[in-house]
Amino acid sequence: MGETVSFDVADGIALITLDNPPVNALGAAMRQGLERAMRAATAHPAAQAVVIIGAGRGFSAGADIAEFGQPAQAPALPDLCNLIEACPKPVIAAIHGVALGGGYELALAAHYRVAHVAARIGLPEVTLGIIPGAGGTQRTPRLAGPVVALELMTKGLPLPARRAADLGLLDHLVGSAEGEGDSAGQGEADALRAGAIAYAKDLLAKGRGPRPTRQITGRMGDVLAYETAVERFRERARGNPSPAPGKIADCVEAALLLPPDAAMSFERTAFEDCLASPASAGLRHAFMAERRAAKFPGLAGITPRPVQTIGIAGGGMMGAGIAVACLDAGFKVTVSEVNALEMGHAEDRIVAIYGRALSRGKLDEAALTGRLSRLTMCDSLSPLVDSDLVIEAISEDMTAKSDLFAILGEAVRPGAILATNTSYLDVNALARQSGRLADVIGLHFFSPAHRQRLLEVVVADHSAPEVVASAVALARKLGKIPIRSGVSDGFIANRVLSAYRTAADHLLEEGATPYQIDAAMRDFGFAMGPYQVLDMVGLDISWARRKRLEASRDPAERYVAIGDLMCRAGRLGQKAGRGYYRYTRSAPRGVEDPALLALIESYRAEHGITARHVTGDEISRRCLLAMIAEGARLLDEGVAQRPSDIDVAMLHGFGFPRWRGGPMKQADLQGLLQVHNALVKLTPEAPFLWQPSPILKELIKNGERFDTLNG
Ligand code: HSC
Repeated sequence: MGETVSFDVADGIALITLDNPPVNALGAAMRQGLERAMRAATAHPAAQAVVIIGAGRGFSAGADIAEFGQPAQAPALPDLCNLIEACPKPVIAAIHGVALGGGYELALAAHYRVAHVAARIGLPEVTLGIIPGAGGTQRTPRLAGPVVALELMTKGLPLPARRAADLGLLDHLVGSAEGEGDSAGQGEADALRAGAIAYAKDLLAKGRGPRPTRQITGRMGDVLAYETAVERFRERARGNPSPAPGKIADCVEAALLLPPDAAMSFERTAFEDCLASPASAGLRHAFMAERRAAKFPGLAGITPRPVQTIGIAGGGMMGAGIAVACLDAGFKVTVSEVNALEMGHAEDRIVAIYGRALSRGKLDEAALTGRLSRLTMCDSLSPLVDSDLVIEAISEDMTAKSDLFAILGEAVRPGAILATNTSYLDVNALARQSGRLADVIGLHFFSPAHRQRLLEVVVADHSAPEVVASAVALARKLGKIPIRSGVSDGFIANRVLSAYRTAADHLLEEGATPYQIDAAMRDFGFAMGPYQVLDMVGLDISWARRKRLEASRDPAERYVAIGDLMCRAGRLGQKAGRGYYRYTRSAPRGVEDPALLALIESYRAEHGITARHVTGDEISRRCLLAMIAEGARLLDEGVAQRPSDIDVAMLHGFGFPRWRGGPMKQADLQGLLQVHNALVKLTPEAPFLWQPSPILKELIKNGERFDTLNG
C-alpha cells in the first residue's frame, strides 16, 4: 500500500483513508496507493462495500497542482476515477472539510456521496485556467443537470454541503449544524466516518448496489434548454483570455450529445489544451506564488510575540481601514487621533465602512455590534501604551512620523511591537528614532486596507525574528498575503509601479497620448491604465514624493516634468475635476481633454521634442520591460527575497492581470535572453530605467529562469 493511502476492512466495510497532508492533494503516490487500495477492496472477500475518506483537515483539494507540467505518472486521475466507478461493490465517498477539483471528481466517480454538514465541495479548476479533467464536466451534469453544472464549473466557487445536497451533488449529510462553516476538526471527521459506515451498511441492508454516475441521466434535461443558457454564458465570457470557461461549456455540451466514453476523451483533450495555455501558466503561478509568499526565511522555530490588542495611531482613510481589518479578525482595537474633532471623523470613517458592509448584506447587526464592542476611540496616544502592537498610520511625513516614533518608543510597554504603515519612508530611521531597534517593523497596507489582501512586511536591519514572525502571523489572521520586503524607498510594489509609470511618462513625452497609453494597458489586461489610476488617487501624492527625492535625484536621470506642470496648473485628478481626463457631472468617469493634450504639446515644443508615432504594442512591451527590469534590481539588492513575491505585489497591489502571472512570470514566459536584449537596446535612452541588472545576466549564463529562484 502507498504510504499516503491506508486500507482496512472491518465489519464488511473496506475503509480507504487518503492521508497526504496538508490537503490530501492527489499526487502520483496517492493515486498509486488509491489504485492499489481499490483493487484490494474489490478482491477482498469480506468487503461488501467501500468507503473512501480523507485523514486530517478534509477529503482532498484535488490534483497536485505542482505536478502539472511534469512528466505524467500512472495512473492518471481520470483512469483512477473510472476504476472507482466500475467497482462491482458500492463505493461511498465520505467528505469532510473540502472536496475540491479532482478531490470532488473522485467523489463524483464514487457511487454515493456522504458529507459532513460543515463540508464544502467545488470544482475551482477554472480559477487555475483549466477545466475539471477527471470526469467532472461529465458527471456533474448527470447529478445536477447541465445548467447547474455549467455555473458551478465556470464560477469555480465552492458550495456548502447543504446547498450541494439540495442540488443533487451530495446524497446524505451527517453531523450537527454546530460549528458549520468552521475549519474541519477531529470531531467532524469522527462523526463523518461513523455516518458513512452506517450509510454503507444501510445500502447493503436495502440491497442497493453500485450506481455508476455515468449511467444517471434523469437530470440531463433537454439540449435546447442548455443551449439557451450556454448562449448567454458565451456572451458574458467573450474576450476572456483563458480558454477554460468556453471549454467547460463545450464539454457539458459533449456530455449531452456524445456517448460517455467519447465525451470523456473530449474532456481529456480540452483539459490538455487549457493546461498548455499561457493563461493557465499565469493563473497556476499566481496560486503557488501567493502561498509561497508567506514563507519568510529564518523563522523556523521562532515563536511570535502574542498579539491580542492593537493600537492604531491615526484614523484617516488608511488607519480606519486597518482598524476594520483588525476588528474583523477579532482583535481589540484602539484608534487614537490628535483631538476630539479628528477622533470623531475617524470614528465616522469606520462606521461608514461598516455601513456599506451592512447595506450589501456582508454583515448583520449582531456581528457589527460585536465588532464595535472591541473598538475604543481616543483623542490622545496614552490609551495605546498597553497595546501588544501599535501601528502608526499618520500622514506620509518623515518629520511627523519620526516625532511619533520617538514618543511611542518611550511610552509603549516593553515587549510591544511598533509598526509603521509608511509606503516609502526609511523604516530603519524610524526604528532609530524609537530607540527600540528590535521592536520596529513596517506593515505596509494597501488601500482600502480592510479589503486589499496584500501586506508588505518591511523587515528593518534590526527587526527581531519574533517581531517578523508576529507580522506573518498577524497577516494570516487578517486574511492577508504577506510579502517580505527589505528597507528601500517604495519597498517592492511601489518601486515596480514607479518604473512602470516612468516608462509610460517617457512614451508620453515622446509622442503617445495618455489615452493611448491607458488603452494599451487595458488591452494588456489591467482594469485601468496608469493615468486613470493617477487621476483616481490624486496627482499630488506622487508629486510630493518627487519633490522629496528631488535633492537626491541624479542630474543625469531622464526626468519627465509633465506631471509637475499639471499639478502646478491644479490638474490634480478626479478630486479637482481635471487631471489627465476631464470629469463632469455627466462624465464622472472622465473624458479626454484637449486642454491637456495642448499642455503636453507645448511641453514638447519647449523641450524641442518632435512627437513620434507610438503603437499600443510598443507601449505595453516597454511598460512590462520596465517592471521586469525594476523587479530584477529588487532581487539584486536583496529587497525582494524571490521573483514570485514581486509578482504577488503587482497582482494584488496594482491590478496586474492575474492570468499573466505577474511581470517576473512574463519574463520567464518571454525568455530571459529576449528580455535582456530588449533592455540592452533601450539602455542608451535612460540607463537608470533600462540597464539590465547582473542577476538577469547570471540567470541567462546558467540557463535558468526567474522561477529557479522561487525555490
Ligand atoms: C485539479 O484538481 C485538476 C483535476 O480536475 C483534473 C486533473 C486531471 C489530470 C489529467 C491528466 C491526464 N495541489 O491554501 P492553503 C497546498 S486542479 C497542491 O494555504 P487553506 C498549498 O500550496 C486542483 N498543493 O490552505 C499550501 O502549501 P504549503 C483543483 C496544494 O487552508 C497548502 O496546501 N483544486 C493544493 O487556506 C495549504 O494550502 C483547487 O484549485 C493542490 N491542489 O486552503 C483547490 N491545494 O503548505 C486549491 C493546496 O506548502 N486549494 N495546496 O504552503 C485551495 O483552494 C486551498 O488550498 C484549500 C485550503 C481550500 C484546499
